[in-house]
Amino acid sequence: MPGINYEDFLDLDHEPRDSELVCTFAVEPASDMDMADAAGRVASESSNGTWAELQVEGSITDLSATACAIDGNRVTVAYPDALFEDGNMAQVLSCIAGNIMGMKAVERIRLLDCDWPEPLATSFPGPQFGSSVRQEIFDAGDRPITATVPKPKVGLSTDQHAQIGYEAWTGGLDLLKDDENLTDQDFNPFADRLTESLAQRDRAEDETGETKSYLVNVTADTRRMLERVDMVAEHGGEYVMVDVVTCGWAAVQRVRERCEDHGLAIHAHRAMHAAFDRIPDHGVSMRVIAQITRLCGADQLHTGTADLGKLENEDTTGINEWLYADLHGLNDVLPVASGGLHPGLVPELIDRVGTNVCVQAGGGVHGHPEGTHAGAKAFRAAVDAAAAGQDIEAKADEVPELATAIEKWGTETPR
Ligand code: CAP
Ligand code: MG
Repeated sequence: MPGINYEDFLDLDHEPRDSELVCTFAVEPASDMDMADAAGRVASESSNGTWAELQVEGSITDLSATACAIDGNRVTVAYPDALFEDGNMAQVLSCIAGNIMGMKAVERIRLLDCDWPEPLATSFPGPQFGSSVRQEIFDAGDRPITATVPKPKVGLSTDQHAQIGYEAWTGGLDLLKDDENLTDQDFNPFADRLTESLAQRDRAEDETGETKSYLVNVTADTRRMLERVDMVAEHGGEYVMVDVVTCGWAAVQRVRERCEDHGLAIHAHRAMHAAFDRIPDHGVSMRVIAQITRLCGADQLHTGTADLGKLENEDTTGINEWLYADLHGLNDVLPVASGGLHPGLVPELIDRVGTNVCVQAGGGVHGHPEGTHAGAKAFRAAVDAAAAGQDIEAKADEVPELATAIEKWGTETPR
């Protein structure tokens, strides 16, 4: 059956233009297909190709992508700038991570990495603040900023939630953070949680003399998210938290605009990322999800614990390097290390990821034998010691709460 000539989408001599988006895929062709064929089909289906030969009247704009390199199972595809709508991440992803993920021509396909050209990258806002939040909001100097999620993740009343915040803040932590599945449920309504937590925040600031803030989760449909963003600004918050993967990039872009109006920073939680990136030879890598999150404008993003915590991580340090690196003048992103952390893991963690990070511990603070306030003191002490290059045991001699935490959890990775 005469069909499209996929060889038209394959040119191994093609040198990508500066304006082209260059994507790297890992491809496992179908059993009856060789890599060159599969590469042509990937370029075709992710740009302007279809399976049938077409008779089109008059000329059309040629928006064909080009498979321009094949290296083992790595296929590089260059996409013309005109294929994309400026500033529309959903449209870009419908090209580079759309139908190709389900094609029969490939057994497996994974979008590994993207090289974002200036025209396309700068059509997105990027982060408002990025890692400068450490200085601009917290005056934290060169130490990591610290955060805690009240546990259990859901079910606490508003009073309990806000009280835990007060104990954590006065214990030395910078940020209270909502859990990814806490939004506006009856047991802890958003508006009450916001006002009561910020009231406790103000109290803690007065008592400690330190700046404190709250990562309140505004995740919902876009209309309600915008209402919640406005409410946070109205009540003197500095941050909103968004579950960027479950919300979708179109919604994230809308929230970014509104946060610009209010000067609010965005904390990106990546719940559901593993549905895309966990299977090593299929899907969309966390590296690409991080790139998208930066372009769409989040200031902080969870990138894992460099394999020290309870959750599987994909290349935390490599992704962090990309988030710090120049991207056509767009701001960087502050990586967030979270998931099964406790004081005993902090020295090794900071060794691996450095101090230009936010470190979060939920169970590792509230599971402390003496409770939240002691857990917070222990976690802050561990972070201060690591940032100062001080031995944690020596710090534990000064901070008994830290000694208790080390006694309880040692330096083990929880499962
Ligand atoms: C951590 C956490 C975070 C995960 C997200 C949780 O709690 O609140 O959602 O860190 O994973 O619900 O598990 P603990 P990631 O500190 O008590 O483990 O950071 O990898 O995106
Ligand atoms: Mg959580």
